[in-house]
This record gives sequence, structure tokens and C-alpha cells, in this order.
Amino acid sequence: MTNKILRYLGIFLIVVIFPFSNVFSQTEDLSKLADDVRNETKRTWDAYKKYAWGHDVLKPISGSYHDWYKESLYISPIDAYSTLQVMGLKKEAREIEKYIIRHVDFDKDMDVKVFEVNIRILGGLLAMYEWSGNKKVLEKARDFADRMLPAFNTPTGIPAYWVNLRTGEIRGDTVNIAEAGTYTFEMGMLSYYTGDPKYYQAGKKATMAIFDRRSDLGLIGDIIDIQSGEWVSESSHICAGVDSYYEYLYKSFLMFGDADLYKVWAESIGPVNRYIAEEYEGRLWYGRTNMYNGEHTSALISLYDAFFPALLALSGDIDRAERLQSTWDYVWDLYGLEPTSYDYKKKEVGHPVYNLNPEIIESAYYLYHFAGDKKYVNMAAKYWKDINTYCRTDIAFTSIEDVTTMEQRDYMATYFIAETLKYFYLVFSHDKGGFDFDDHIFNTEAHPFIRSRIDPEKAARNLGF
Ligand code: DMJ
Repeated sequence: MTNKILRYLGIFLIVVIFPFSNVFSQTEDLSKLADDVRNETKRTWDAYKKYAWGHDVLKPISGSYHDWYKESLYISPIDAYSTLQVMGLKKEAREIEKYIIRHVDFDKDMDVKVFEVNIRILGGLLAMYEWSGNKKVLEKARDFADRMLPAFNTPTGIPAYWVNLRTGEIRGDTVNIAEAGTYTFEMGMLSYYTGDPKYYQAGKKATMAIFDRRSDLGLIGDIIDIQSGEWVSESSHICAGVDSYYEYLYKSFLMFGDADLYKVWAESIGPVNRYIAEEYEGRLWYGRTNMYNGEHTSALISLYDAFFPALLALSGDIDRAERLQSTWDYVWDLYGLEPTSYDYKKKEVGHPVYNLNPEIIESAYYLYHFAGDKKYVNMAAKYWKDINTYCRTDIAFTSIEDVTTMEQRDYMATYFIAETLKYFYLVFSHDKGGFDFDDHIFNTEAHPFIRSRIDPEKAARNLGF
């Protein structure tokens, strides 16, 4: 009898207590975790400088670099700047600022992806201006945005996929909805700073062009023709390819107070929750639905979708946010990192790569702030531990080719410093204060902007609404 009890006690300790003990002991000292993240960020930044300085991306196994296009656009340093500032790595941040002013020229005969450079380069430069107040940085941001703007000269106002930074020529007749409608925030900040509404107006026109093409159910598709405005795909979801369209409806409204954007958000989020969300095996999921008949068509989700608990929490829907974060935490635990895509009905990995993405950590941070429950900082501690176990290299951190084998690939995306490390630092240092969550809005690349600096009347005037 005694043996039996001892055996059960042993099983209980192994199954229930031990897996958490590490995490609990870590969270007892959050500031140690924050220091650890800061030290790892410094190590990663130093590695970028040593092996890839002046280039877009660090390759953290071979100790080399990669450029997105035929010439570098300095994406890693521009993207990293605001994280270095948030962590108090001032010297490193100033070095980037000086380099950008002295050496960076965007007059390049090169086609660039409008969406990607908007959130990383324009967003990063605007954040650099927020921190530094350096007018030369603002001029760089303005110059860059002026080179992007020809992309919006289409019959629908929806930007083309590619724009040439020198000639303004555009290419690509279809875009997904994230690529079509993730501009109001950066363009709004630029209009606010410069007093020229043309930037915000271009971003807003693209957003409204999408909303105006919603179905009778209030849903949108996920790919659109920029010339005709016809839907190329009727698949409605909040997954990769649409995600930040919804994010910017709400965040840009919060930042600037444009009631038109609030109306779009308010009329969109209801249909999303009604037709896209579903309970499956006791969990909340957001899969894919046909925009016209509201029928669920697929249960394939992507790890990018883990941004949605953060957005739900920010918009006040804590209940759904918590349930969805618990779903994502479950997906994380299936492998110890998330696969890029996963089918929750087939219970199958779609695409097995993990590219050091931030979204689940971002949502843990928001929920720790809004719900105040320690379990969210514990989740973040677990994610940090897993990323250190599988992704840390002698040089920095790297992506994973396949989360079922944990085989590494030689690539560190620019958002790893911009977003992933920043959200880890912010969640672990949350209780210490120092960064006022409620006074900041992050763009979709985690560049933070101060809300209280925005004067509502000036916003309406400068953005033209
Ligand atoms: C980032 O570049 C941005 O957050 C974007 O909106 C989608 N996700 C990637 C990182 O996963």
C-alpha cells in the first residue's frame, strides 16, 4: 500500500511539478531574466556588427550575411534601433543613427517589397526620430516614404507589391491584404511629424478600398487585384497575409483618433468573431472561412496569427484573448517551438520552419499587462528557455528548419532583434516599470510610439481627417 502511494507521489512529482519547476524558479527573478535577454541582445548585436555590418541580415551559423536585394538597405540596424533604446543600449543605438545619417542613401535602382520596407525601414526610421528628435532622421524617413508612394498610384489606391526606389515603377498586380492595408500607422506618424497629409491619406485610401469590398457578411478575402479591385481569393481569416490589416485598424484609431478607422474596426471584428472563430475540441481557434457564405474552409493556421490575442486584449476583449493565447501555448508545447503553419483538425504540421518569430511572446506580454496573471510571464519564460535551447548558436540565434527535428538553418530575421527580443525584455521587466505600456503603441514590427505626444487636433489637421 505504502509502495503504491509512494509510486503515485513520484509520478505526480514527475508529471505535474517538475515540468513547471524550472519556469517557476525562473520567474521568481524576473529581473534576472530581463538582464539575460539584454545580455543576449548585446551579444547578438555585436555579432551582427562583427559579421554583417552594413548588410541586411546576419547569418548566425556561418558568421556571414545576406542582403534582401542586390544592394543592402541596412534593414537589421534600422530595425534593431528601437530595441537597443528600450534596453538602454544607448551607445549602440547612437552608432546606428550616425551611420544612417552619414552613409545611407535610398536612391537605388532596385525594386523593393512595399509592405516589408514600410514596417521595417519606414517604421524603424520614424521610431529613430521619436527617440532622437534628429531632423535628419526625419528627412531620411520622408525621403524613403516619397520613394514608396508611387506604389499607391493605382486605380484602386491599393499599393503594388513592388516599387522601384529610384524610378517609382511598380510591379505585381495582386497583393495579400496585409500587403494592401498595413500603412496607416507609419504613414500617419509621418504625416503627423511633417504636417503633410498625403502619406496618411494614401494609407487610409488603401484600407478603405479593402473595407469597401467586404461581402454582405462583413468579411474580406485575402488576396486582391490592385488594378480591378476584384478578389483573387475569397478566403477570410486573420492569419498571415491579412493579420496586420486588422491590427492597424485598431492601433491607428487609438493613436490618431480617426473615427473612420474605428468604424471599419467595429464593423469588422464582429464578423471575424462570428464567422472565423470556432471552438474545436474545447479550444478557441481562428481558421479560414469563405467570405461570401461564412463556411469554414480550412483549419490551417500560421504562427503569425498568435498576434491576435494581443490585439483582442488591446481592444478590450480579454476573455477571447486569454482563450486564444491558451490555444497558442498548446501549439507551442506540441513541439517546443511553433511550426510556421499547423492544421488543428488534421493535427499536422503544414510548414515546419520556425523563423524566430515574436507573435506568441508579444501576446504573452500584452496579456501579462492586461490580465495581470503570472501565468503569462511564465509562458514567456518557457518560450525564452526553448529558444535558447534550440535556436542559440555560438554567434547569435538562428531559425529552425523543422520543429519536429530541431534542425537549424542559417538565418536570423531582422525582426528577431526588433520584435522578439524586445517583447521578451518588456515582459520580464514589466513589473520594474520604466517602460509605460499604456503610453505606447507598437507598429507591427514592434517599433514603439508615444501616445501622449499626439495632440488630437494636430493629428486631425496633419493627417487630413
Ligand atoms: C513581422 O515582420 C511583422 O510582425 C509582420 O506584421 C508579420 N510578422 C513578422 C514576424 O513574424
